[in-house]
Amino acid sequence: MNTLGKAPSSSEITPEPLYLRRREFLHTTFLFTATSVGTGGSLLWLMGGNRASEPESSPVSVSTPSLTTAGRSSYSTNEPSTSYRDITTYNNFYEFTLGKDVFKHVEAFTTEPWKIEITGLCENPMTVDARELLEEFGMEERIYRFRCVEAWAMVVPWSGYPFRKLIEKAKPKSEAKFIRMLTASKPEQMPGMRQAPHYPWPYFEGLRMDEAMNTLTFMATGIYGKALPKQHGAPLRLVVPWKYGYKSIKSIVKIEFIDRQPKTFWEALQPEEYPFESNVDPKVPHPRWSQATHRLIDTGSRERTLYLNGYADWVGDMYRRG
Ligand SMILES: Nc1nc2c(c(=O)[nH]1)N[C@H]1C(S)=C(S)[C@@H](COP(=O)(O)O)O[C@H]1N2
Ligand SMILES: [Mo]
Repeated sequence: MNTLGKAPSSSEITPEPLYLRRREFLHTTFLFTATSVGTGGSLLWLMGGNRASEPESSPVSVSTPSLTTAGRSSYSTNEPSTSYRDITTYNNFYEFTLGKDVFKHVEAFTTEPWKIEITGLCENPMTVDARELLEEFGMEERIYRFRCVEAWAMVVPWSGYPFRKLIEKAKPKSEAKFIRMLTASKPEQMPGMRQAPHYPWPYFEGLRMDEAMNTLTFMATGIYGKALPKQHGAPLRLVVPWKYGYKSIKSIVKIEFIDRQPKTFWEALQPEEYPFESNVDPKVPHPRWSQATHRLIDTGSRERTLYLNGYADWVGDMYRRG
């Protein structure tokens, strides 16, 4: 039995009283827009820009998120970001706990200094410090929708650099077809590892080379302009916004170029539920629940899940079948 495989509870599936929720949501959005990083994009949303796409007579209160790019970096969604508090108090990071209150269990975790080993089929294998990489590559902001396989979602203003920059620095050889990544393994600082000794630690994930090189694939080092909180995968974690959350591996210590598709942590545990590719797709239910909609963790409102989490224009070509 593992917690990632837990179906959303019925209270999560039951729609919230939408009208009240929406008013609350608009209020929060307005405050946020007025005081921080709000731009024309959010204002458009406030003015009802994406309501036209809501189904007129849907029995379930779902809306369809708009992923137009007005007013933001061309890769960012124009939806309102989930609050810092919500983003940092509802997490999955099994090395610390199987619950969502990861922030209560990360105190002992040390993330500085932090070395990353880059190895395997590349011309430039190296061990580098996370801080040096950030200084070299600089930072940009990407506001991405984040969708967990458990049918919840949030919108996160990440900062960091495209993963591609790191790959190019390592100069992969032509035989390199996949990338395998590993999370730190510090059982003395990570109580969840001790509580779940049968899991195949350390956490490991992988991507195809073209997926890793895609412009959207991002190495996050911060949120809301601050350094990444520990529960969020400090000091650096991957973000692959069109795939289910578990592909976005946290607190990375090793990156390896390989020629064969690697196994992943969740695939090793339950291959039929968590396959390697794991693209967000509302038409492909999890074996134990639907993936057609998701719940926003802050407002509780339910939205329709979009193919590739709404990023098909950027990444759809990689999966189009002939
Ligand atoms: N090392 C590691 N990375 C991980 C996980 C984990 O347990 N350990 N959980 C994954 C899952 S299931 C999700 S949904 C996201 C959650 O990211 P967040 O807590 O930053 O929202 O991290 C992913 N990366
Ligand atoms: Mo997840």
